[in-house]
Amino acid sequence: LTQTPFGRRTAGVPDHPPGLFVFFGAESSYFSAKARPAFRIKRIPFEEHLPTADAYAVMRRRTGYTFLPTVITPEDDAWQDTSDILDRLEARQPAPPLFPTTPVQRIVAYLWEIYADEFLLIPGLHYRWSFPESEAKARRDFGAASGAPERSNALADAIKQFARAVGVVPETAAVIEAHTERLLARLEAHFDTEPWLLGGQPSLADCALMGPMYAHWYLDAVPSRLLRERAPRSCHWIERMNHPNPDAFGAWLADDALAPTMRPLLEGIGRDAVPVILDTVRAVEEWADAHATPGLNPPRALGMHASTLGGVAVQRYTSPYTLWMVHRVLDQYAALAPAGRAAVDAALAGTGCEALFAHQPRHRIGKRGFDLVFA
Ligand SMILES: N[C@@H](CCC(=O)N[C@@H](CS)C(=O)NCC(=O)O)C(=O)O
Repeated sequence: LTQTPFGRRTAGVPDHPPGLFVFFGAESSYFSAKARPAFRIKRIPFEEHLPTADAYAVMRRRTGYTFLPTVITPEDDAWQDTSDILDRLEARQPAPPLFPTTPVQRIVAYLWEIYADEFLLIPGLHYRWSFPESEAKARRDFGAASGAPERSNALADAIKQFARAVGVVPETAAVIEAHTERLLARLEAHFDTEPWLLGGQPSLADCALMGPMYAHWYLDAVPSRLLRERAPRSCHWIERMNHPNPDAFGAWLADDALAPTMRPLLEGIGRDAVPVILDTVRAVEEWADAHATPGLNPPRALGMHASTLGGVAVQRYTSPYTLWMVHRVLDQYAALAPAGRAAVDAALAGTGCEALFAHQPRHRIGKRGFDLVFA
């Protein structure tokens, strides 16, 4: 660290005034779109830095990884992983809150997070990489953000490969699009009466949904037309998430209620996403039965496993991170008092989401620094 006219400086990070967070992100980055609105909702000053070669060097040195987003705090700590970033922003600046404290709304918010992060990534990647027009625009957008088109093209190649590994193949295109169109229709109905997913103010659920909605579908060439034609209220929700007016927020629905329009959305999660998430978790557990010892850092992929997307058989890579995400929501459920769990069970009964809470993983994955580790 050196002193500059602005104050403290993170080695390699361009000067920034004291008191500001540095946010390494990009407009077309799924997880940047999830975390960025939280700063604005909470009015936490930050400066967004482009994903240039210099920025990647800082990220790698500070975290060992080059994930977007990566955050450097005013105290010069590095934060990576949007789930941890949102937890820490909530602890640092509790108002307005993003994490409901009432049982049903709290669990539903975490459900939306795992749905968006682990499942909607599939249609997010599909609409970007399965259409030549979308792909061409994304490659140019990546190059524009980094200023290094060749390196961005190599990253694009890797992400296109990753898309296949999560199940974006020609055989699944129709079911992925059917899921997305149902989701958009149900969101339109919801946003007709509610400004945000849980009522009068945004939450973790809204932040997570911004990953696919803004970074991919709103910006990518082909889905951007779909959204503007079919989902005008969702488009306005996207704009309001990116440009929130905290003074205009109301409150989440009274008495821990969910809007009636949330029910079909939860049914979509239970029908299509929960089975895919549980297939991954079971495959991670099988791998762990044979290979895991406490303290082991799992590789990022544990091979491939069979799953089904909307009834279509597909091979997907086995991601240990998914087990970490599942424990994130299961731990919240386990921490509820019996009456709270009963209220959640009643709210989710018949949606298909119950299956997630009925599953008790045999293994647990935690974190050591920025690395996953078998507990
Ligand atoms: N779980 C991480 C995921 C972050 C992530 O995958 N970011 C993407 C961009 S949206 C990335 O940097 N990918 C590059 C890579 O996978 O190496 C989070 O929530 O922050």
